Amino acid sequence: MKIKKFVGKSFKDALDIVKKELGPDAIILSSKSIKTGPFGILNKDAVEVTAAIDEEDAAPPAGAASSGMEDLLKEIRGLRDEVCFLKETLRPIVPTLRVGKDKKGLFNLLVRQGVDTQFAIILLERSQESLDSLRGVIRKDLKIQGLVPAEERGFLFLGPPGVGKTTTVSKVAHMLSAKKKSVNLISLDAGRIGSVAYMKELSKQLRCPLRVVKKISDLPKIVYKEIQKGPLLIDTPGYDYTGILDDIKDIFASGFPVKKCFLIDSSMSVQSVIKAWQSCNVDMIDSIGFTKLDMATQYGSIYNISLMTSRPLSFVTTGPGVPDDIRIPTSEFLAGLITGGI
Ligand SMILES: Nc1nc2c(ncn2[C@@H]2O[C@H](COP(=O)(O)OP(=O)(O)O)[C@@H](O)[C@H]2O)c(=O)[nH]1
Ligand SMILES: [Mg+2]
Repeated sequence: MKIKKFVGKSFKDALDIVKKELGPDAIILSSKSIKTGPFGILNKDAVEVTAAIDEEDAAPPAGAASSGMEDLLKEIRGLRDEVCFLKETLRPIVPTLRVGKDKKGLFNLLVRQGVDTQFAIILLERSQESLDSLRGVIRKDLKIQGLVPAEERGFLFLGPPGVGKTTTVSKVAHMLSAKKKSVNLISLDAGRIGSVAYMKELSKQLRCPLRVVKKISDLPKIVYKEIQKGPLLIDTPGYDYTGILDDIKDIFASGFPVKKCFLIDSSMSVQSVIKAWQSCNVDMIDSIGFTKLDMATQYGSIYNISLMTSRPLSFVTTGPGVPDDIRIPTSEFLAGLITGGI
């Protein structure tokens, strides 16, 4: 408890001083009229008030408020420095901290589309804050080759079972025939009656020769003879594409003249694609093609796989329909697809 005397010209005047100094919670203990003046001789009327305040209730003096605020600000600055330090320490472990808050929306968009987190971070570091800029950066990373390199010598299609090899042979055969190329069909999938029957039907439709090769050692003489006439389209079985590539490497010591295209089902998980890709001799693969775009729900894996395989893209297929469901996309089209819309 703090007790103090206050003197004013009147009782009200004295009360005002009490309030100012001790705050509104001060208690008036007593008051009395007094005479003031030097040595009490001027005899001026005045009122003396004795007031008390509980120390804990005492309202802080005017300067105290601002020093409290300063303390708070100091503490906030300290915390901010600590957070910055923690962020720097965590950056290598939590890479998304590298994405500034102005690009967080684009980052989330890429990740939602299945773009690998690390790739997304690097893309955003190279891009401005707009979607257009991001698409521009993606576009630069995609290499689209189309059919041109295969128009003279053709394609051998490889990939896991059911990915769409036989169907794609048919679509590409139609495309090349439409360009007046004399297509030659070869099937290495002699064990599958359905596949051979399909190729026979295609050969009839397009009036182009079909050779069904049972032993891979028979391939060189057929390839060297037929390739003089026009592009070869070679269908392979899905169960042993790794072995086929190894055999081709052994048999064609001076190089295999047909382009080898690895087909990837766009609706497969990236992990499965990478497993399939890594299980074969990837050095021998010239290009990739994405099938079943119509079945995929997101297209980020097109970007991931294009980067991871570092092979140019020959085409994409967009449905089971022959001959129409195939296209050679532009990089603009793919960048639009990868970022979740055209
Ligand atoms: N939805 C869709 N289905 C496709 C596409 N390409 C092939 N298919 C279907 O996928 C299945 C397997 O195709 P196929 O060519 O036999 O695959 P392969 O085992 O690799 O030769 C068939 O039912 C095809 O009609 C495509 O782009 N989209
Ligand atoms: Mg097949």
